[in-house]
Amino acid sequence: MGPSSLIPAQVVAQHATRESCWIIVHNKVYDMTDFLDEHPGGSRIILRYAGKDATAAYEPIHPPNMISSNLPPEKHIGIAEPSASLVETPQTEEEKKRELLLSSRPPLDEILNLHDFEAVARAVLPPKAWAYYSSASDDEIAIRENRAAFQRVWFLPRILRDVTKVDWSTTILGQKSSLPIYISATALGKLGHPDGELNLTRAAGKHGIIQMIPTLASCSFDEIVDACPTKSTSIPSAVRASPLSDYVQHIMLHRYVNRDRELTKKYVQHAEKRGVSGLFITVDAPQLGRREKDMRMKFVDDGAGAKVQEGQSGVKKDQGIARAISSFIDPSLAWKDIPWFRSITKMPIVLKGVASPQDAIMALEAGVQGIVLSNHGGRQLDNARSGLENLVDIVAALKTRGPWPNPKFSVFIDGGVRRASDVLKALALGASAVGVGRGFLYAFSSYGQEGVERAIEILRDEFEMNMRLLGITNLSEINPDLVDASRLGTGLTPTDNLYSATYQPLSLAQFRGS
Ligand code: PPY
Repeated sequence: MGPSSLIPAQVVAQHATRESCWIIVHNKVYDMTDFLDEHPGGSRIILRYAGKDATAAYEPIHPPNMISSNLPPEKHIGIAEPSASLVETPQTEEEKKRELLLSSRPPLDEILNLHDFEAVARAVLPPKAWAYYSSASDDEIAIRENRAAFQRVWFLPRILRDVTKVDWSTTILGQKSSLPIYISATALGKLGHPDGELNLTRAAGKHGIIQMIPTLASCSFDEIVDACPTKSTSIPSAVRASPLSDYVQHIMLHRYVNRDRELTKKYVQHAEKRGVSGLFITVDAPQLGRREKDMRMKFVDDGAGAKVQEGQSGVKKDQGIARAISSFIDPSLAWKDIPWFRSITKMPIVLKGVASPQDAIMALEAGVQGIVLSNHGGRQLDNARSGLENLVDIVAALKTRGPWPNPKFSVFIDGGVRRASDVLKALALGASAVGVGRGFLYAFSSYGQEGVERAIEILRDEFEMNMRLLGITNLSEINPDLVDASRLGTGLTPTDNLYSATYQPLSLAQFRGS
């Protein structure tokens, strides 16, 4: 037998035990026996598919090619005969329930805001997917404060200005965008929907907004780029705000920096060749935060008998989806590496995850083109202040070091954005644009591409109304005088009912059988 031998279904089915465990992924047969106890997600999940086709379970939570590039060549047993992959695994109760819930979702036109998507996603997502997407680190203070911070900023609207025509388009890193929002990177899109990140790509292309392609996308980089229209998209006039006629779809690349720098270089240079317009480097995750919702799901799935071992990276097994696949990240990444990035690409470079005025100044001085003020959606250092709250101090610090606004240096924020009013507050305080991650993730997890399109339309309508009521007709008119940010940093927040209704509190350890 060898990697190109044809293996009949009956032969694969004979290897369905811990002693000899073969599985089929994407029509290839792999011998997983020696890897069972090494699998960061535990052995039970592999054993469930022993002797069968595991593609449907594998695909959403593994980046493309993970199994083929990590398993030694001698474990690549051969190609599954077409009938072999048809051996069906019976639907679990959870899958049946999900199907039923999906068929009874509220019609899309009843979705009125981004919180609504979150509520539907929470109901229809498989529990593991919801746990991974919604989880945040430790006590989940940072994720809640991200949302709360927006409620500490108040508008000071202007009146009696002609606001008949309103334009909310802008440029992001030199590229036109129909909204001052970009789709921020979120990993493992196929956990939420079979088309994964392509839902975002297709909707973004249609509506002239920029998507950041995540390092750990479920779809391959090329698949995503191939899904972009090759020529400029004419945005229908009903959809666009401004006289901008043609948008070329722009995408940005997001990278976690790999321990193997040559790999990082390969990805970055390939992306640049394929026309990507910017490189966002995550700088707030030398180690992944402990996301307890995600970790607890793992315990539920594997039961008490799962074997716990130390992995190569020193990260314990049974740490949830995210930690299980994070060992490739290089914790030695440092300021000294920035010139290396500059030397390998001409794309604008943006550091994602800046949280202090000192680091903002260091970024400016290091010659990068921007920063994202972010606490990683509350998923990294808990109690790290929100991007919005950091914005005021960081803009003040940057003003001491050069022109402001600085056309060569953009300040973005992300975290907790659910409304156009949130975005307008950030722009008034000096942000160039705002990233939305979970908002769009929940939109496609609940309704696929149509959900993302609806989310964009909702935001567009909110921009139109909010800008009229603020008394501005385009985003260049927005300025700090339109907001009162004096309560930022005070910790006082009115109750946010919609957020509280969808937020799922952390739970404590469960007794077995309860
Ligand atoms: C996150 O989950 O917050 C991520 O940024 C994605 C991720 C997932 C797993 C390993 C490393 C990063």
